[in-house]
Amino acid sequence: MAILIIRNDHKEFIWKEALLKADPGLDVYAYSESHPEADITMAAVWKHPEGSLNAYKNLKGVHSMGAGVDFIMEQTLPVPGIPVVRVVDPALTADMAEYVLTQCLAHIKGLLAYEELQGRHSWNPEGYKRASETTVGIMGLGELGKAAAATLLKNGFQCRGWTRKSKPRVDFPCYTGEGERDAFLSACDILVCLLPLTPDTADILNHQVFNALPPGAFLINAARGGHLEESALLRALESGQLSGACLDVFKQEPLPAEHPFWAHKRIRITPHVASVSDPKTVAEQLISNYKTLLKGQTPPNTVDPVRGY
Ligand code: NDP
Ligand code: OXD
Repeated sequence: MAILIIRNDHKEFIWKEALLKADPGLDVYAYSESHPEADITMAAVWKHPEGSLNAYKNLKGVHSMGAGVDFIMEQTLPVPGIPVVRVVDPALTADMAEYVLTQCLAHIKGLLAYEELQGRHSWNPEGYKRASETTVGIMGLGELGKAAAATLLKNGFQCRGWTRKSKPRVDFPCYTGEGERDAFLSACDILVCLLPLTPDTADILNHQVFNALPPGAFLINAARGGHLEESALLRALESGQLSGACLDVFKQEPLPAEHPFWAHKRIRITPHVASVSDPKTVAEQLISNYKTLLKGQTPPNTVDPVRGY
């Protein structure tokens, strides 16, 4: 019985060390080192290469090393029906809430525009908006969306949220499903995407959604690049329907050097760092979920295979 770590970012050994520090008795292998395939009972993965799990026929579960599982759900599991588990971590959640707050404040205080003006040595004071005059709409009120809303409210913003089915108990307006989507969008000065990427949410940040926002709205996508129709964003910025966008995630990561987003003066780019799983805070839950899987039980934060998140 052993854990196998497969990542696309050369951090396999950092994670291996964190897991062994939390439980020195574990059997853990990085994908790049020699390992007994038949012994692997859990794979802990972050954007693993297509087909890389196929050889592991004794898997009892696959653990995402992040909150999202889209990169697992889009591949066939080597053992049909095994649980796919994701990370829910207070540190990851708090980091995302801080990121969203930072970008909302930067937008209403015009920081992106002043950065551009500074580059041209241009002194051009513009008005600014107060948080209390700004409504932030959050698509997805799960672990991250709810926390982001709570942080925004604490800092004076007005919030509204949108979910697929649930009616979370929150102190701000919450809209549900396709039928209420345009009503939700109609008053969002800032739209924040914190949805999981599923067949239902792919390309959801599109022409129709942008047109249902108030003119001049600002977009923050901190979920997945697959949510955004890139050409629709460029058109909405061109027409002024959107005043700007902050993007942390992209269809292709790293974002190719020649991509038009890099040089766009109304787009702020961060390299998928809104909130990053920290081995120090996440190792214990990976191990606890592994032990639950070995007992033949379903760990907390197991993904619903039908919903896909
Ligand atoms: P959760 O699963 O906790 O919440 C998902 C929310 O999205 C729920 O409110 C759900 O509705 C809603 N939702 C799902 N599908 C739809 C739909 N079709 N229409 C409307 N609402 C929908 O996810 P988390 O909050 O933990 O994470 C969200 C995503 O953030 C992750 O999947 C990941 O991709 C991304 N992420 C990005 C990071 C970054 O650094 N950029 C870091 C961490 C995560 P309901 O309540 O009805 O189920
Ligand atoms: C995640 C991410 O899903 O970092 O956790 O994007």
